[in-house]
Amino acid sequence: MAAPVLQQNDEVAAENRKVFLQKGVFVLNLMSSPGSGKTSVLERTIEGLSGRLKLGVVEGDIYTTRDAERIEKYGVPVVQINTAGACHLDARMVKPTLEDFDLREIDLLIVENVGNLVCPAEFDLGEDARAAVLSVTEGNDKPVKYPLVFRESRAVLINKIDLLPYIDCDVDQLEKDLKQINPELMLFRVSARSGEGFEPWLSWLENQVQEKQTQKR
Ligand SMILES: Nc1nc2c(ncn2[C@@H]2O[C@H](COP(=O)(O)OP(=O)(O)OP(=O)(O)O)[C@@H](O)[C@H]2O)c(=O)[nH]1
Ligand SMILES: [Mg+2]
Ligand SMILES: [Zn+2]
Repeated sequence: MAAPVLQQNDEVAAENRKVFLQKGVFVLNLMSSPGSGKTSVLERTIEGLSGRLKLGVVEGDIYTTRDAERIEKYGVPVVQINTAGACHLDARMVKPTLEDFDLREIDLLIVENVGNLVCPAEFDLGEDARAAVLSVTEGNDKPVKYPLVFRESRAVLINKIDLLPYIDCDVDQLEKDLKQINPELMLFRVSARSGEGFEPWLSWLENQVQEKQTQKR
């Protein structure tokens, strides 16, 4: 990516970050390849955090509003960004959406990035942390082939573990590879289908939010 593009992006990301800090919102940038289960993880997360944290969602999609429609059903404030062809979100796209939320009423804003395991990781949106979803159906080699997204993430959800009996995936090896890329990674084995494994992820999110709120005080 050309340096001036990323530099301009970083400037807007810094502005977004300032707004998030002022309003005390923890922002998570959720990334993965298409279909790994970002929206499904979001749906489970919204359910699980109901009554625990106040959520907001930004949905990044190339053309459709389908994911935003799925999230709306849960009664959570959601804003759609259509990237009109672009295969990632950037800070400039996120900035105007912040006007559409009452950020003081939100503890945790989750941004679902465009399904793409490559360039979303290059664009800072002003988030506090990034997390990646990697489903067990994608093949064991994905961390090694696409390391940047995992190096840049604080947590990885290894999703679709309900399918493990039917496929050839060595999750222990997958976790080893992920840790080799980023030893600090928090790893969560989950199934957005059954809800298995979600509680540690939800507690982790609560802790992240709490830490930021303590910083603000
Ligand atoms: N079996 C199983 N299927 C899942 C699980 N999580 C998601 N799926 C299915 O995987 C497909 C894709 O899920 P989405 O949540 O739409 O994936 P996404 O990452 O948001 O997709 P994009 O936004 O298009 O990149 C859907 O058919 C889901 O029902 C899971 O844990 N187990
Ligand atoms: Mg989605
Ligand atoms: Zn892109």
